[in-house]
Amino acid sequence: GHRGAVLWFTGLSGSGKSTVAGALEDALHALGVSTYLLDGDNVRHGLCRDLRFSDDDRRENIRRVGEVAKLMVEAGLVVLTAFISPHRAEREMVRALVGDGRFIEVFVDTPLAVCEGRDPKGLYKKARAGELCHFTGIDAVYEAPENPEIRLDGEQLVTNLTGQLLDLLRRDDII
Ligand code: GGZ
Repeated sequence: GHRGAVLWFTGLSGSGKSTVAGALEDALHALGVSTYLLDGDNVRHGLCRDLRFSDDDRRENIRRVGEVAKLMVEAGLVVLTAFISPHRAEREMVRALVGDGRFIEVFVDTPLAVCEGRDPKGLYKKARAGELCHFTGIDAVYEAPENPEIRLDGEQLVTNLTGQLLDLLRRDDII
């Protein structure tokens, strides 16, 4: 068996949050663990389709995702969330909401220059050209976690990072 918890991935656009969360989810499924992955792809087109990228909208985005994650954790799922969640205060708000012992903050620590070099959707290029305003890391803040449950070096291989997360989940008796 396993117990409900949320792995809250935070990091810059292009840091690898969704990739690592997706790989971890595959590994958890192989172990028979029930999971749900919340990310921009399934949230910003539905539940949060009315929100954009102002500070207020990001705050509301994170609040809604936090409430949904809380419900899923109560249902016993291992919830993985992959949002930039740039503000420390909002991440701490979700921690309090879900319950400290069930909230695992995963800092995907990838230097801005590396994220910008990857630029899979060309968004950094647009932000630098002034075609996209309020882009995290360029003209909007990213407040790095001070005491995350785990910090991942975003330049390492995904399988390595997934292994570190599985170790943590075993150590905390979540799986
Ligand atoms: C940051 C933006 C922006 C701005 C669009 N700033 O790399 P992506 O494309 O796929 O991931 C980014 C995603 C961020 O949405 P989140 O819901 O994770 O953000 S937050 O937690 O701050 O609410 C990026 C794209 O949306 N994107 N405009 N201005 N990222």
